[in-house]
Amino acid sequence: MKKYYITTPLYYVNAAPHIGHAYTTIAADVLARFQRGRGIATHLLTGTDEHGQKIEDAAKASGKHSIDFCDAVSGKFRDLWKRLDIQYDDYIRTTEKRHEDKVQELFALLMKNGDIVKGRYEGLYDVVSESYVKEADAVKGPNGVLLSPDSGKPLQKLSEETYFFKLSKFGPRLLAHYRDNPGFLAPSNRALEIVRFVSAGLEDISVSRAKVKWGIPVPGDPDHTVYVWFDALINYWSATAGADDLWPADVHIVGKEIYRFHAVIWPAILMAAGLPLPKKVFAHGWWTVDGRKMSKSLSNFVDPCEITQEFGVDALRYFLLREMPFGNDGDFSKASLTKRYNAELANDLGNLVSRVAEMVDKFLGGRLPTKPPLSGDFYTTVVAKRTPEIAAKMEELDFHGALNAIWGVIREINARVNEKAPWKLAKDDMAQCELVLFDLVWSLRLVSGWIDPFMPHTAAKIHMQLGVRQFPDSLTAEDVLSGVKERVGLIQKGPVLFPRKA
Ligand code: ME8
Repeated sequence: MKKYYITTPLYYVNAAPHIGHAYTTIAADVLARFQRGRGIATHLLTGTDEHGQKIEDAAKASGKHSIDFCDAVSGKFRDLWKRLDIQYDDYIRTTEKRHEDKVQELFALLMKNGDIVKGRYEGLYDVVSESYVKEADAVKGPNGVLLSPDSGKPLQKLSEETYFFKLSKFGPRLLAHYRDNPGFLAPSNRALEIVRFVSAGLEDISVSRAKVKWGIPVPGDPDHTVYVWFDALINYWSATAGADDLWPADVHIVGKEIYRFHAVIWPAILMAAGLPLPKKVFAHGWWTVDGRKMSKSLSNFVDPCEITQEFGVDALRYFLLREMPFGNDGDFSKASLTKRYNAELANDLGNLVSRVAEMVDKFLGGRLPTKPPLSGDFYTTVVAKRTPEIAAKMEELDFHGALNAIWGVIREINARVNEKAPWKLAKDDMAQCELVLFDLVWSLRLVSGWIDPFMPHTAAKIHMQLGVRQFPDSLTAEDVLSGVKERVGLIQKGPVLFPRKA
């Protein structure tokens, strides 16, 4: 049985991770948790991109040997993923032998097929994005210096012998693939861009560097190293070596600035190698700060650890996927995080769970009637019927849409509490009170299932407060000693889920 296989980009190790990297990896983790939760065998791959000129330069500047430098920064990414509760199944580094062997194997195959040939590259190169830049796309800076249109940094002039990949020949096949597989390019507004770009005609690309030593040697020609993008893209496939239940990937999730690499070059490499293409390549938007892309090169990045120390891991995971549609850009500010935290997490969700749990404890001794006589109940008619719509949005990676729908339901549950006023019913209609509370608890149990991929700790805490008979991973030794363990299964108010922030 093929596993549902999700990938993130392999992040460069030139600097520590920031909110932008956390964003993609959290999104991939949310999708993986969602799929696992519905019983689908899932595989999440992430890792680090460690070769090339940029890393070579950064290692030199740090005074470390390249591999020691890579070890240290790659470790920071791993540490962050642990902190952010990312459940990845594999972590690949491009400096691992398992990867290097496969890159050489594929490079040699394409040379043999005649899809990689030797030539000469004369032109511009952007070290920040590790990409070749056309003269026409360069920006003229002071004193006529040519600058990268992306990073604004000076471009290098290269004149070297190189190997070319015959990308130009794959244009018609790529266009046919986009046409026949409408789900391949996502979201759909990005598809147009790619189709236009390919339709305009593709040029062959240089896939080796003569002057960069920190890379994988070209098979049979060790004076050249494999171009870092050709090297890195292959990770998605090299990581599947020895497993016949993974390739092709179900979805590659990437940022929009590297979409062409994934939607044009990568599929063309796979076509040249005779390998199946991934099912979907999804490009999300950028987190900006005061309107400018958050990036290592601009030094305007936000440290995810600082945010989690202040707001908690679940709140960061929630905010990143809630703030804007997956695909759009959004500005990161503590003010908008605090606003959503207080309104949506502390108030809409946290207060609701506390109120409901407290009422069941107070009015029903923490126990729900096992089978109340239900007809036209709120749980079924208002809440549970939304599951298919939410699942469909998750499947389409519309995390923002799914959270919107979930919070719509949470607001309806809040309105229901106010409308039915169980505290009044407890005085004059106990049977009705039981029924209303039963409905509310089951509704919240379902909601906690929906939010579980986004906020696993919060979902576990809600389960515990709502008496779901399961010891959550987060149950601590103190909980057991303080007697919470004995009360698992009973409904009771727990610690405040999201303490309000000033
Ligand atoms: O491009 N907003 O690595 P990288 C949203 N090694 N997402 C952002 C972001 C931002 N401001 N900044 C970074 C590379 N990201 C290559 C990839 S894959 C074979 C090789 C996320 O370290 C987003 O996913 O520059 C983006 O595409 C990725 O980090 C770039 O990471």
